Amino acid sequence: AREPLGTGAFVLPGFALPFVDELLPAIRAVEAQAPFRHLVTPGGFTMSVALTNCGALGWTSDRRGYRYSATDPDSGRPWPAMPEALARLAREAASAAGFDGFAPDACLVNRYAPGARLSLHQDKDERDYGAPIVSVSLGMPAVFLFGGLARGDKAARVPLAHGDVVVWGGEDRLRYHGVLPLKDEPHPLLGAIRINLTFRKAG
Ligand code: MD5
Ligand code: FE
Repeated sequence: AREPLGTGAFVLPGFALPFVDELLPAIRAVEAQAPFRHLVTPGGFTMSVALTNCGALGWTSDRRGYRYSATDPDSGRPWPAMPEALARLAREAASAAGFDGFAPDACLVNRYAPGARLSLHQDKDERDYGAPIVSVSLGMPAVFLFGGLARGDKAARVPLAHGDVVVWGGEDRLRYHGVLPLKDEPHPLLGAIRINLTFRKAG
């Protein structure tokens, strides 16, 4: 099933479920090489969401700003390669939403504990807004905020469950969005965490 959220945004309920057995060990291998960390924003706030990356480029933040980097600033080494199972899921989900040929070079891995949230923001650090972003939800459920092109626009609340995939492209690529503070509703496979994989063409 493919449920439109906007003209270029689609929820694919449960699309990642057949991939979960491959995704979880792949994520564990990534975090063994590049551990989750709580980044500091340019404004000096420490993010409640913990982050790591895989792929050629990884998103990072510090007091100097937001950027994509080919190396993990904590280790100085390249980010772990994007596991094949992740790349395949991203390409197949993009295709199912009507975006053929998606070849992401970055996968942000966000980890939420109960209470963690993501305040309204736009994703603007990528070079080419023509490529979609593919987002995969695993573990605890979340309420996603889907806003407009201006920060003050009213945001729709979209519940996202384990295995759901959302593809954001076209006009919806630059919408403000966020995640409400997570409730403590442990998931049978992952426990009291939510993992979100976000695939991008960043470079
Ligand atoms: C999350 N992560 O659930 C979300 C999923 C992030 C982030 O927002 O920046 O790491 S990605 C949701 C997204 C991406 C691009 C555009 C839009 C939503 N949108 O237009 O609503 O951890
Ligand atoms: Fe975002």
